[in-house]
This record gives sequence, C-alpha cells and structure tokens, in this order.
Amino acid sequence: MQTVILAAGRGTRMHPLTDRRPKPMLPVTDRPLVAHTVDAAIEAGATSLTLVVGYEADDVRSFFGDERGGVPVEFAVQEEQRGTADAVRAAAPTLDDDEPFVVLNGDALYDVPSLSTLYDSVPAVGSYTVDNPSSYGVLDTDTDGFVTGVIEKPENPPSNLINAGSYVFPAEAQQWLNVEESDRGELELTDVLARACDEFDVQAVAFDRWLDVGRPWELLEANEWKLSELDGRIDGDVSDDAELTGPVVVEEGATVRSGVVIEGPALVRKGATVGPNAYVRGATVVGEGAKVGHAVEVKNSVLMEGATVGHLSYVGDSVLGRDVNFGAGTKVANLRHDGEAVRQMVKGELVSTGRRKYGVVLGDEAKTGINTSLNAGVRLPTGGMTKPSESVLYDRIEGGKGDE
Ligand code: TTP
Repeated sequence: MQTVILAAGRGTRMHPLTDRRPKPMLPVTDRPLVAHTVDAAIEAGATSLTLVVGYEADDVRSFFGDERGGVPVEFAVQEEQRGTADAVRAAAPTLDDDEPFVVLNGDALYDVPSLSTLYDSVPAVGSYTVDNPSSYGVLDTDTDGFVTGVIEKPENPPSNLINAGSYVFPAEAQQWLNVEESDRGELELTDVLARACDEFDVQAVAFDRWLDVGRPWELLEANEWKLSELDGRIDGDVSDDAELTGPVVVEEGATVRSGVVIEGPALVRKGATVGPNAYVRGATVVGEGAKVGHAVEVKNSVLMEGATVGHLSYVGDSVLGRDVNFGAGTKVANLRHDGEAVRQMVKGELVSTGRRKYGVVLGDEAKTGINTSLNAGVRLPTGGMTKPSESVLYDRIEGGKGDE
C-alpha cells in the first residue's frame, strides 16, 4: 500500500541533539530512527514511500535517495511545520487518488507483525495500551468496537488505547485534508480521522510494541529495543585477550584492543576504537569513529560519531553527540540517592524520565575539562564546555534546576 511517512518535525523536545539534524535522523543502532520506520513499513507491505521532510531535509534525502529495499521513495517538502494534516497535504500530489494510503509518524518504532495487521485493515488506526492514557490522545470506540474519534488528554479516558500516530485512510480522505486549525493552532490529522470515522467503520489495531521517540531518554529506549534484536557479528579487529559476551557487533574497520570487556548487546561501529582496558556494557552503541579509551566504563549509552571518551571516565545511561570530547576523569552521575526517577529539563519544565538510572545529554562538539562531574539529568549545549574539576549540577541549556 502507498505509504506516507512524516519526517518534517523539528524535534524541539530532543534539544540539543536536534540542533543540527532532524529528529528522524538520530541514530538508533546502525541507522537513523526513520530508517527503522521505513524498513518496518516495507516489511509490513509498503509499495511506495513518500517522506515528508522539512527541517534539515537534505539529511533525510541524501540518506535514502530514490529507493529503499526495491521500494520507490519520493520526497514532499513541508515548508512550515503547520501540523500533521498539512504534512500529508504536502504528500498528496505523490499519491494515487484512487487508492487507500498509510500514514506513519517517522519518529516512532513499530513492531512488524503489528504493523502488518494495520496494513491489512482498511480503514484503521494503530493504537497502543498505556497505564496513563490521560497524557495522550485516547481512542473512543462505539459498541461494535469501531473507532469514533480521538479525545486529546481526557480527564476520564474512555479506554487505555492511545493513538499511535499510524493510520490507514480510505482513498477519499485525500479530499479531506483541508481541515480547520485546531485549538492549539495546528492542522491535525485526527480531524481527518474523525471524518473517516463518520463515513466508514474504522478499526483500532492494537500494537504489541510501539515507541514514540520524542525526548532523549526515549532515544536510549529506542536503542535498547533495537540492540535487543541484534545478532552478534565480528567483522572488525578484536584483540585475542578481549572478552566479548552476549550479542556484540564489531563492524568492519572497528578496533577492540587488549584488555577490553564488552557485555552485549553492544554495537561498535566502523572506524570506532575501544580500549585498551575498557569496559562496555548493556545496550551501548559506540558510533562511527568514536573512541572509548583506557580505563573507561560505558554503560547503556549512545556515543554518536566521533565522540571521544579518552581516559579514566564513567559514562552511564547517556547520549553523547557528534564529536563530544570528555576530558580525562570526567564522570557521569546516573542515579539519585533517594531512588526517585531522574528528571530532565524539556522546554522549560523539569520532567520525570521515568528512569531510575539516567545520565546526561551532550550536544555535538561539547567538551568537558578534566575531572568534570556531570549530575544526573543535565544537558550541555552544542559546543558547550566545562572547566577542569567543574561540577555541573544543573541543566546548562535552559538553566533550570536539575536534580541535586
Ligand atoms: P511531533 O513529535 O509532535 O513534533 P516534532 O517531531 O517536531 O517534535 P517536537 O514536539 O519535539 O518539536 O510530531 C509528530 C510527527 O509528525 C513527527 O514524525 C513529525 C511529524 N510532523 C510533521 O511532519 N509535520 C508537522 O507539521 C508536524 C506538527 C509533525
């Protein structure tokens, strides 16, 4: 089925990681987030793909070119991020008007069997069961189980099924994309869904697994998910006395030196170096050309390309942007002594990550002075620096108080 993937978002909740790249291009294991969406869509039955792009569009275009896995790829540009209905409207000229079409958010991970069920159901909306539906758009259904609409953040949610931002629309919906602006000032696809519900029996397809990747800790979660599906493979250069256990991938052109212990799942990408004498464990990606040096421990973290943690450092549950450099002895705190979930600033608010273990997020090219301590939940901006022996207690981007 023809498929539209929305990838024009700016990803403001993901700052500073999206200062220089669109959220769909953030790394999840060995490829960008949106490539997982695209690959799942192809496996589920996409016959053509239109990617709606906007912010830093060229990054997405150059990654995909004009086909993926034998399926043709086109691009539609949404100049201004005016809402999801507006994004699909930008894609409409690429669609066959007599055929139904699928729309997927390009910043989510889907499991293929669930997505295949969605592709087999026309019209339909994908949904996911959560414990706290009041924070989401919740699906309302009639007595026959068909969807009647989406209620945004209801006080008394009619179900635990939330809208997973994935739809199969009938062909007619291409004529319904000129919706009115919503109360929050956007042109919303849920208004197009509401019309589909009025005119058709729309099924709710419950996804077994699904992850919306909006904030930095969800990028860690996305990597944890996809690393758990990894089959170990050694194509790079691994010292005889390195100990690798669990699924570990060492890509061609990567080096694992003497005395290194890696407990998978872990991925060491091409051109990366680990060791000598380093300890890498639990759902870690060492990005292309990144370096983990002597006496460094890295746990459950994503090091983007070129990030360097050279000596005597600890990195836990953290995301380090491209070409970040850790001065010797830099340590990351990833646990509160009161056992509460670590919080992080997101657009002016201190938000619970829901994670007892969570470290730091560093923008591209941030550098720490030697012996810097980074408190749990802090972010450093793109190009940010710390002085030697500095103790960073609070978020350095929005200045809000982090967790002490
Ligand atoms: P959001 O996650 O709501 O927006 P965003 O990706 O820009 O992130 P943030 O809120 O942090 O700034 O968007 C959901 C999906 O829809 C996502 O895949 C991006 C896409 N989208 C568009 O393509 N165009 C739009 O105008 C909007 C609002 C979203």
